[in-house]
Amino acid sequence: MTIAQVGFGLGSNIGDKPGNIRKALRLIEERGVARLELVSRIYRTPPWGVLDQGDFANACAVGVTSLAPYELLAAVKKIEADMGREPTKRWGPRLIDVDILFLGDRSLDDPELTIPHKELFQRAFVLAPLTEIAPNLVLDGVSVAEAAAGFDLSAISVWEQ
Ligand code: PH2
Ligand code: MG
Ligand code: MG
Repeated sequence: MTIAQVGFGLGSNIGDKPGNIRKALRLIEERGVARLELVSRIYRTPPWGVLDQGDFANACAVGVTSLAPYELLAAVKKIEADMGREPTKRWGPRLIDVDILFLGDRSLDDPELTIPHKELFQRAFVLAPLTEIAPNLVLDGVSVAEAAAGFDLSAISVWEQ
């Protein structure tokens, strides 16, 4: 059994947005999907991709897992479905989104699963929370902090509790 470091990006912009993030984090641990070692604060971020929707709550977490890539994907999809996520358009509003950001030093480029996450370096809403917990992590040859430094993060703030 191999154990690998895993990174998750979580997002929600329907219902109790921070509550949805916290619940998904709890389910990741309770179901043994991963043991989380670092969890960022929850951030309020403007919508990216499809602009005509509400702000998101976003967070990132880093931990360890013994699951293989597709087992991990199935487990996070099940958490999303069990929490009540309904299919919507690409980049549209969602109750909960749990994305796999990286898995050890694996790289996969399949239609269903790309690791590291394909748009990680285009997304300030991922880089802001990820920089908080893993600034020195290097993915595809670039550190998270370096990648985040290329963005204007002024529209992103820590979620008020
Ligand atoms: N997720 C998307 C599309 N756009 N924008 C923000 N701010 N946060 C998200 O999590 C997000 C998004 C599709 O996964
Ligand atoms: Mg996503
Ligand atoms: Mg997703």
